[in-house]
Amino acid sequence: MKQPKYLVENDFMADPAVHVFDGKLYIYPSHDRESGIPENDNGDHFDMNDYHVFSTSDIETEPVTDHGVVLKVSDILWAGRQLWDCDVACRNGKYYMYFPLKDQNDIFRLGVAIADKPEGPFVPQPDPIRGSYSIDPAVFEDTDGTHYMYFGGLWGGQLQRYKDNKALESAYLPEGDELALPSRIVRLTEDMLGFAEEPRPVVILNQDGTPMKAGQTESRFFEASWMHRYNGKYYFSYSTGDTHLLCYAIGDNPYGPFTYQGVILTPVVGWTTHHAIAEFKGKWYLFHHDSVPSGGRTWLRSLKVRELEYDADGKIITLDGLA
Ligand code: FUB
Repeated sequence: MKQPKYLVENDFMADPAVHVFDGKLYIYPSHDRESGIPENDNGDHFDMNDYHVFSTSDIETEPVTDHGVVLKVSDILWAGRQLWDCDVACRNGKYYMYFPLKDQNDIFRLGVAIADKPEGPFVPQPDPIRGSYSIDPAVFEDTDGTHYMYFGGLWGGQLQRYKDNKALESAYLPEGDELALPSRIVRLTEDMLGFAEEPRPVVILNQDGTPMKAGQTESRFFEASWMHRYNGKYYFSYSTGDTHLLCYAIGDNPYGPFTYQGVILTPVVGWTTHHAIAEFKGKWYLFHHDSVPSGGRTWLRSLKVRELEYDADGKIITLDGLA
């Protein structure tokens, strides 16, 4: 693939999660819409209320197929508002969609919905996952079949409201030389419906071995966790949020710690940047979004794909977000 390309021309989709199931590539995005809510730091303007699924047998030559609405807010018993970035995992022939949604008290929780096919439709469980909080669940299946969920996001994603997996009386966002707020990782139960342990922090170290500080805003975690494995190493990638970069760090196992490596994608048009990395038919791809087609309206984003390359040492070659 020589040039980046948009995947869905007639609608606004963002925050892709991407997996290969049974030889086909499936894309699970957020579905952006115009609901008229003014833009604010809380992200209220990201007022999405359903999900579509897309698939293709050949990302280079075929258009993606839209499988229509597969889950919507009105299907979910505990729903308040805002269906943000989701992900899907497969176990024993069933497909599990993990999604963040505000409950009726305006607190983000993570829910799970089940399908018989990767393209859904997904039927939600009656309650959110016990012990879940914040946003942006990304589920990774390790080589031994164990599934791990990475999750969390700052500001509107509410991660600053929690410490040691407990809600704080008042939110606390570290600054300067204080340790950066980490993403979380948790092993999922065998039935895929719950957390098998207490979520743990995803520690990112600088190249000199010191922990990432809150003031390192061009490299610390903000939101949009993703995990992939390349040449036996674990690549944890994420958005730096208010500095608009996609970055990555490498570790030796799913829990980390991970050592910071660099930038995957420079800023795109639009405030948010969010991605997935997947291998398909022998090539690696970066899926992400930008707000070019909507003329820069950051809550109306469009899905894009481009090829991703590594150098001989396994370093990801930085891509230009404006290309
Ligand atoms: O789509 C809403 C939020 O914007 C996502 O959860 C974040 O990762 C950012 O892309």
